[in-house]
Amino acid sequence: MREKLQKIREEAMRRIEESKDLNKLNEARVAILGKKGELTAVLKGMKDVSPEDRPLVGQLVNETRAGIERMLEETKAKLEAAELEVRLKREVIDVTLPAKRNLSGHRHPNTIALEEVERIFTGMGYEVVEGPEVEYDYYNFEALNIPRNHPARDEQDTFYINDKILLRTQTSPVQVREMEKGKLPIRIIAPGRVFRSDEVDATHSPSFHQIEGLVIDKNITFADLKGTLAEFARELFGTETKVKFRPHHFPFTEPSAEVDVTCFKCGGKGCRFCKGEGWIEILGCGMVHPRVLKMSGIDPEEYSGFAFGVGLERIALLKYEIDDMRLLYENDMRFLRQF
Ligand code: 2U9
Repeated sequence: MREKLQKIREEAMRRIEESKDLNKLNEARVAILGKKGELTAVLKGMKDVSPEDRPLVGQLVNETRAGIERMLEETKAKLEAAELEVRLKREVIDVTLPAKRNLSGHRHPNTIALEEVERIFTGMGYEVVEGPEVEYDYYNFEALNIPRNHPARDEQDTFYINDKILLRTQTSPVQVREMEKGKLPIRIIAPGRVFRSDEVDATHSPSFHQIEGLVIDKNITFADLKGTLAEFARELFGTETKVKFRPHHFPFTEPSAEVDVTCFKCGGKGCRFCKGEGWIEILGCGMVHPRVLKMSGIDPEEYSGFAFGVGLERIALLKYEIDDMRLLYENDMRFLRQF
């Protein structure tokens, strides 16, 4: 029995030594110590060993098993260390390589311009209000004194969902909804996307953005409008900026005006940027038409107000000296990266 166990042990050692990786070693362990292994067969045969020999034989079997297990453990540790060594060599990190640059995004020029305008007006106590892009004809046109067949509907042709619902052509419906709430005074700006049935070119797009403002209170006059927009222009284009109000016509304001600012490139002398004019047009404005106030339930005898509208893209193009509006929509990284 002693020789037999000795043979089993030697055979096991040989198999373990021949195992070149952890898989092979595991196969060897199963073959030696598993259910079908020779050592297990010896254990199973213990019942045939005479009772007086049993303690000694049992001890021999246990010693053999323990020896084999020790060898298995040692070899396993060696193979694991070797595998780790190989992996560490393969996965070596060159700490001298330059780091990969993290590309961090930033705001779109339209957003930068919008936040600048919002900053200026919230600084003057205005609230920012938003509303739906899909609107009722009533809020977009009727309530703004643009009835059916009014010529202004031609200039502001849009996309109709049906007879009564359309894509808004201006953000004015947001202000009309605010007036209808009946909470006065009102001091708001309404930024947002608007739509027109326009062909795309360097200065037009079927979808662009506006920021409109509305102030309604007792005793609001054209002087308040002038002062507010002059301050806005100075904050946006620099403290030296002057404003000029040119008479104009809008159906929803009376009187109405378009506002020019002195060219912030040449200071008003005339240059390539302002096409020699010295002035650049930036927005439209006026005193809210009494009929518009009345339609939304505000008494024009008691209250008056002013309104203005400015194209966001126009501000962005001017401020960043961009000569084609399409660049703002194409998402070309070579362009966007510059802001
Ligand atoms: C209410 C009453 C009046 C908003 C106004 C303008 C003048 C204006 C244009 C600027 C460039 C549109 O984006 S643009 O093409 N807008 O000139 N907008 S007054 O007047 C209102 C608004 C709401 C209740």
